[in-house]
Amino acid sequence: MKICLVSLPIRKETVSHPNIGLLFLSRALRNTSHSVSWVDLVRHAVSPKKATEIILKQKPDVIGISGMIVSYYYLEPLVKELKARSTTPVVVGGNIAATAVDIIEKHTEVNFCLIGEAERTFPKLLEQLKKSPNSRDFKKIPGLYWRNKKKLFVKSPRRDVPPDIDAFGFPDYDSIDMKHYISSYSKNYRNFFEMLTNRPGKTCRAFPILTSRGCPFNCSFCFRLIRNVRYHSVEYTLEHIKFLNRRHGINLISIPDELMVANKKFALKLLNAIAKENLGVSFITGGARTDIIDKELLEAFKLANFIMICYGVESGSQKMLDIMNKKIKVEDNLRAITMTLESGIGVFFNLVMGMPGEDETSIRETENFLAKVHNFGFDLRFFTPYLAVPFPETELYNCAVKKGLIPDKHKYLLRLEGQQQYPVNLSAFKTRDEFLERINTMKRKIKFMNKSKKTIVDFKKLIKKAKLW
Ligand code: B12
Ligand code: SF4
Repeated sequence: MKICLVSLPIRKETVSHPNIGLLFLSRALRNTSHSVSWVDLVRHAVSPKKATEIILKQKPDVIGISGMIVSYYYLEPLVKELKARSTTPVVVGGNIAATAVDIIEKHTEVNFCLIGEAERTFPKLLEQLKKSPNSRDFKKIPGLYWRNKKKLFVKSPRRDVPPDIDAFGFPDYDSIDMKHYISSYSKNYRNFFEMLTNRPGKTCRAFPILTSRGCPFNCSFCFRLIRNVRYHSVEYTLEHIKFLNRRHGINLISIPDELMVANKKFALKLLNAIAKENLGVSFITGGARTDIIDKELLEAFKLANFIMICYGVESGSQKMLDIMNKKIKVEDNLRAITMTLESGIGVFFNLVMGMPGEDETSIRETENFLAKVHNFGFDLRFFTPYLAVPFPETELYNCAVKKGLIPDKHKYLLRLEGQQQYPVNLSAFKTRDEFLERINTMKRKIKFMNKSKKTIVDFKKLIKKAKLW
């Protein structure tokens, strides 16, 4: 069958991030003799009407749509246009399906939602559709929602969690315009690369790969499709890196795993293997737990050529970390950041401001935390202060609903954009505006701190005086 894979747009996203989930699906579909075409609406920011023309021009047998919940505003008009002009079955998967299947059922004519990792289940669905397109016998496909005669969704009994993720092969890079994605993705990292690799003049060619899937933690603001943690084997990851380096000249790999460093033993095994191979590639991690960071791990990171570690710091207030269910101590965060900088590796971290209970005291505690890491030499441009956004299927969302802040999920999703906005006031400040005003003050303070101290940013100096090496 001919499948058109569609990646929904993300408002105001200027950099094309390849959709890794769809790349894996594309591989699975081609392995099962289907042909695949791509319409990446992050790259081609067009109206739903225009997108429909592009999709239908490919004459697909099935349309597979993927996206994050923040793209719901686009899914609804897109499916309306598609259904007005064709009868081609539409399957929606990914995070958007997992968190809005109830809304998709009521407000769109999407034929199927497929929840969970779909490398095995999507080909099964296609097989079923090929055999008998009108069949209602979809029960054997885990995680599937399909319509009954009353056009209501019926769901199959269980989800499928594939244990061996190496078996999926590498993402299907041959089906996309790698030149475009490498060039666009590298824009994210050009500055870091120049600053941290000591390779002036060397062009940054960056690309993301996953070394694991899942996360064992349960932070209250975070949505996760699958909780089970599964790792790619060290051999798979080494081959993957070598492939991208040799075939596409990639010299910087970022790892957007949910939590790359949750297990010290596994992390050491991978890092030591990378170091041994001497690949000539630099790395940036996704999430790393600060409570397991120690000298041994940092040494391994350094030898494996990691130039930046990203920590999910989230707050400088212990009260807020506990409310988020981070299961981490402020001191661990502080210790990990300073030790990492001391070892000559760059640090990047995120904050989540405005969770329930956020008040003047907790913001001050976070400001003090920032002042401490700044005094140590951390460049305050290397962190992102996100504002808490309740995404469906999270504890934070349930809390917002309980407080009566989200009376209508459909209306809420239509205006959820995922940018630096604060859709509902969860903080202890009386109003949203009062809270946002306080955050603006915090941002002004940070700007002032960064300007007032000339010694910051000097990673090169830090690298030179690195204690460990
Ligand atoms: C890379 C990434 C991004 C990239 C781009 C994502 C992209 N185009 O793919 C960038 C950096 C742009 C990004 C941005 C944001 N992100 Co993001 N991101 C991720 C991250 C870290 C990895 C995604 C990934 O590759 N997963 C691995 C693959 C294998 O899994 P997958 O994508 O789910 O795909 C599988 C299944 O879902 C399914 N599937 C997927 N698509 C389809 C389609 C069909 C038809 C079918 C049948 C099946 C199917 O099969 C796939 C293979 O198994 C995830 C966390 C995570 N690890 O999942 C967060 C995550 C997706 N992001 C999230 C969020 C909230 C955001 C932001 C809104 C954050 C913010 N507050 O700013 C922004 C959006 C910015 C904006 N301007 O609006 C949430 C989404 C929550 C939700 N309910 O949608 C996640 C889950 C993080 C989290 N735990 O909260 N993100
Ligand atoms: S925020 Fe990070 S550590 Fe917490 S549950 Fe999500 S992925 Fe796991």
